[in-house]
Amino acid sequence: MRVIALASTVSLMVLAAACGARGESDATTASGAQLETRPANGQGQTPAFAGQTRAPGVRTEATLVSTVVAAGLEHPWSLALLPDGRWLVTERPGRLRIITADGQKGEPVTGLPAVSARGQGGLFEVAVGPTFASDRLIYWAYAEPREGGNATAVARGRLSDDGAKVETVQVIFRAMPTYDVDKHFGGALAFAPDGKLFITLGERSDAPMRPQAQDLGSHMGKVIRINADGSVPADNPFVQTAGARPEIWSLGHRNVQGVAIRPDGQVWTIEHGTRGGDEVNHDRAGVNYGWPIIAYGIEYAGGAINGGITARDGLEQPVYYWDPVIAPGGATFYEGAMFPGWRGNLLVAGLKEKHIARLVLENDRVVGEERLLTDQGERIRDVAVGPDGAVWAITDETDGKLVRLAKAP
Ligand SMILES: [Ca+2]
Ligand SMILES: [Ca+2]
Repeated sequence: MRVIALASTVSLMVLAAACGARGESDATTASGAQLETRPANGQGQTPAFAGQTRAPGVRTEATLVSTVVAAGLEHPWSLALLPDGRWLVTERPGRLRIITADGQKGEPVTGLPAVSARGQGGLFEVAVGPTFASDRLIYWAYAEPREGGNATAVARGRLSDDGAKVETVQVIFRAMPTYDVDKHFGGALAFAPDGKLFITLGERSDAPMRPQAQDLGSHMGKVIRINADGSVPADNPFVQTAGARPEIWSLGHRNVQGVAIRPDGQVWTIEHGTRGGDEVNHDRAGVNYGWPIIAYGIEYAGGAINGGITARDGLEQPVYYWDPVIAPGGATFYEGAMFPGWRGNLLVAGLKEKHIARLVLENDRVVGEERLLTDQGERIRDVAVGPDGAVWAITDETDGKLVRLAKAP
């Protein structure tokens, strides 16, 4: 405990200095106390470095107001901003809708391929392509029903001028192998500034599948990087490795359901871990993030994972982990105008803990954490930033909502 307390003090000093340097001391204040006070699941486990978990709380001084803009969405999974200010919103059973900023919900867009909508499966993240202004291409990830089971796939298509359908649909990526289970699909997408598409995958959860997270011959438990047309970039880390799937960017993941890319191209992923091991990773080419060899926390069914070891040479540590878990969903970096003090922060949707985690980052460390949008009391699946810098989120409920979080007028 003494180590953690000391770490908090150091982090606070860093944070105070950072705020002062930006001249935005009105934006946030540090409370000094850790937000998380419940007992950890990973009893006896020690963080690899100070501040790797239980960051000190910070608080936004401005009054925040959340507004339900639209409701009646069935387990919405993701939202993406169109250039005209409307939102693309997916619903896990397989629907894609366009919703206006004032809450008018369009009919489901037609032309999407069938999805396997059972368990955690269905329609996942939608992303607006980097060349949308000229070709109107949008991209989406989904659980693809296949002979013998399912797996995550990514398709793209042209959003028709009236937004009613997608045309010339192409499947540009198919995760292999096919497996018959309804868990751990990953399913997050994001484009890097250079136009490369990052896709997150899970390892399908079952004990026999877990080791595939370490197997370069399988896409399971990997983060993927491809060109927008589905071809493999020549500079991917394993293109020269015999037997490796060339689309792999990083390995050793459990179930990555969020990816956020900074304006400078850094890739950050948010991983559903074990009970006590949800992770934030700075996701770099060719790096092994450890699953299922090392992990914080314990099995959901109870019991240690691989003897309870949390570190090993050659296996990357998470930048941050939550124990107890928040069950993270989507994530985005905040660069908006409404909250200048949040710029460079990572916003992470929390399902189980029903909030958006705002993580203050300094040099690949989390030095402050705030829980936003707690007043809705609903599972938050994805988060995005609107044109004016307001934060938008969707809630993973049977009657799911599109919510706008803004500074009080
Ligand atoms: Ca998203
Ligand atoms: Ca890990």
